[in-house]
Amino acid sequence: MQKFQWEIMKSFGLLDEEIVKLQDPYHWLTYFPPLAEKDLKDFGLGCDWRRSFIATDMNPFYDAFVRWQMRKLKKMGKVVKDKRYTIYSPLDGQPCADHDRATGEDAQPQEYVLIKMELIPPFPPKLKVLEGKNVYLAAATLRPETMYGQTNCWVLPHGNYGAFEVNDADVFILTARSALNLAYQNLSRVPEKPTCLAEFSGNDLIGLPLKSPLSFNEIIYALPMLTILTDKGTGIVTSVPSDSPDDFMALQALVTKPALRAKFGVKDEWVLPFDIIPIIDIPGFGDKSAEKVCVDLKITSQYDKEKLADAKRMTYLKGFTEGVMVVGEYNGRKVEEAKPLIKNKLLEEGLAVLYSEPEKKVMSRSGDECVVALTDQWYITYGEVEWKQKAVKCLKNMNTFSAETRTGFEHTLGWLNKWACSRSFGLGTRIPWDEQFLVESLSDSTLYMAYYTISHLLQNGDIYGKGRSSIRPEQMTDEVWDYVFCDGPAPKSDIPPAMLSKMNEARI
Ligand code: A2H
Repeated sequence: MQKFQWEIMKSFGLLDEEIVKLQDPYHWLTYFPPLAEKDLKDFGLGCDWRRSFIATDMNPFYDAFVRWQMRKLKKMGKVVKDKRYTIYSPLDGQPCADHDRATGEDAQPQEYVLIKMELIPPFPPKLKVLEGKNVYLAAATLRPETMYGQTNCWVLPHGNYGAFEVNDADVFILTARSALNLAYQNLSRVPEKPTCLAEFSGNDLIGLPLKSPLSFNEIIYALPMLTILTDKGTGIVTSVPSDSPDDFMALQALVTKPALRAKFGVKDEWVLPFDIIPIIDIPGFGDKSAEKVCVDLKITSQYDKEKLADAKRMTYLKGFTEGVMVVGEYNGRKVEEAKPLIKNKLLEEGLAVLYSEPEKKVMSRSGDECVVALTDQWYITYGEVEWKQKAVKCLKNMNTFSAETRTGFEHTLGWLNKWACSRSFGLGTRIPWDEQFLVESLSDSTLYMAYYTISHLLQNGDIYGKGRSSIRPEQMTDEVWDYVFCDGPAPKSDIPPAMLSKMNEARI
């Protein structure tokens, strides 16, 4: 390893012992398993160090190359703008990546469907302030396909809730924590600032009559559940006792214990008329899987966490992969297929919205709790059918030197779809048409191999590309790059023609 390489690694914060490890050829075996140890011993590594270069905008030649490629992809329609969910620090006002976090490294956004359970007027006295608005209890679920079987809604009696404005007409009742997340996801009248019209305790909400999407029961009621977590979802949960062991046990308790109903002021008619509705058939568990598994495991309490966890383990995956819908528009279809269709329908008809939050608590180094925000993002459309087919064809003609490598490529081509190619901080080239963003580091890593072929001609051995060759960075225009790499027409350029041809030949 040369001294300058050592210095670069140090400047990236690597410790001496880490760099020493990188020098050890056996260490590389972890990265290149197809290389046998013998290969390393016999052949070592042949390397043309003149072609080393810095891959950030510090190197103006490299920068010009990446800008040209990005512009080219954009012109071809392969780069599109979209929104994406990102872990975000409201205090810093920007996305909070792993290394900016005090806790919650590796935490990803967790997406839920928020079911809009509409409050049926007239509103009770405590909610009178909301009259004239469309008011919804917004329940977070991972199982939108089960909504046919809703029998009630759950609230935490001692939990704190608020009525937050989503827009001028609609109000969601949920926890302040979830309202803050929504405010960063275009679901708040004032972006990034939740506006709370009234505060409630869960007790205030018990007994509210609701009209919930897809539910066969036209009216269902808000009932108490003591195991609701205030740091998950919205603190409002919809109840489907046919398929959720938690819901089944909690509803059973209210059905069988008049004293429990009395304790929370729950009227009989909010509970007793609501039978379990079969909605999904799971081989081996029948069409009331939650009831069956709770009976089989002899679960007697909604607080028996361990047994309930077993019950869920036994039914959820099987329900997803082998369950079949026995009701609704997708009757007879597998749950796996019906789930996305039902979800999309709920979203399209405005009966539900998407909601995302960090899957576990994330604190930024600046000290605030992170939310999930919808941020602008540029994407490369690798998954586009025609483009993908070209890549597959290209791979077929490549010598990959091992079947394992080929399988690896095939696997990646299989899942690679829209790839986020912009980010808002770090090192790299700026997105040429939207300079607030940088090109994400893997997105130029897929391009810059080509640059090796001519880097020595441009940079003359200086890794920073400080213009030591006869060519100046500003001479590397898009026309010149097109000529060199894509056999474009001869460019109007003051680079000597001999040099242009030399570059054009070098890249082959
Ligand atoms: B699911 P995960 Cl039919 N506290 O919806 C406790 N539980 C909560 C909650 C909270 N704050 N917020 C949401 N949940 C429930 C339906 C359903 C659900 C069925 C079967 C399984 C199931 C009807 N209840 O969840 O910890 C909600 O109940 C098990 C996957 O993020 C939500 O989806 O995995 C689920 O827990 C989310 O839990």
